[in-house]
Amino acid sequence: MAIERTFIAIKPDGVQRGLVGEILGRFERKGFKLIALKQLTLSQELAEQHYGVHRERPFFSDLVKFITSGPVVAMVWEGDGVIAGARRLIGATNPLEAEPGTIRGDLAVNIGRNVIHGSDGDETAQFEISLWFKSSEINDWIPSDQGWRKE
Ligand code: IDP
Ligand code: MG
Repeated sequence: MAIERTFIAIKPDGVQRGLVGEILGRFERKGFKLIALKQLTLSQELAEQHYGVHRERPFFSDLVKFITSGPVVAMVWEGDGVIAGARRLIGATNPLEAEPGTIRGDLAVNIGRNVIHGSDGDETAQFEISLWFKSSEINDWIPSDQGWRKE
């Protein structure tokens, strides 16, 4: 499995509900590596670019209004198969259909308030990482346990 990078954001509902630590912990405990992290409140422009593929959907304006309504926590995570792996940790888009044990399955009930975003593929991950982060904000570091871990 190739080392990949993916973009993850805790949406305003996750921040307001005090779920940042809970969500970060799940990615850390899984074994993925945090290489960028910041809190920001999105501009209308960034929100529309991020959700550009949904521009024609009926929920688009509500989605943009919600995602710009308060701070989000944006991250880049790195690891073997992290793009699909993160989507599995996150669970289905509709929290009522998300499996228990997933972030949305455990922590949300409403599709419009599903606490977290994760890139859905290789191209999306690259697009979203470069949309949200400057390359100087991404840290290439080697965990101290990497020396004894047998791959
Ligand atoms: P994803 O976040 O699981 O990748 P997408 O289909 O990319 O799901 O949709 C982006 C976001 O738009 C979802 O996380 C959800 O918050 C919102 N959304 C998706 N479908 C609906 C809907 O039918 N009604 C309201 N909001 C929706
Ligand atoms: Mg999506």
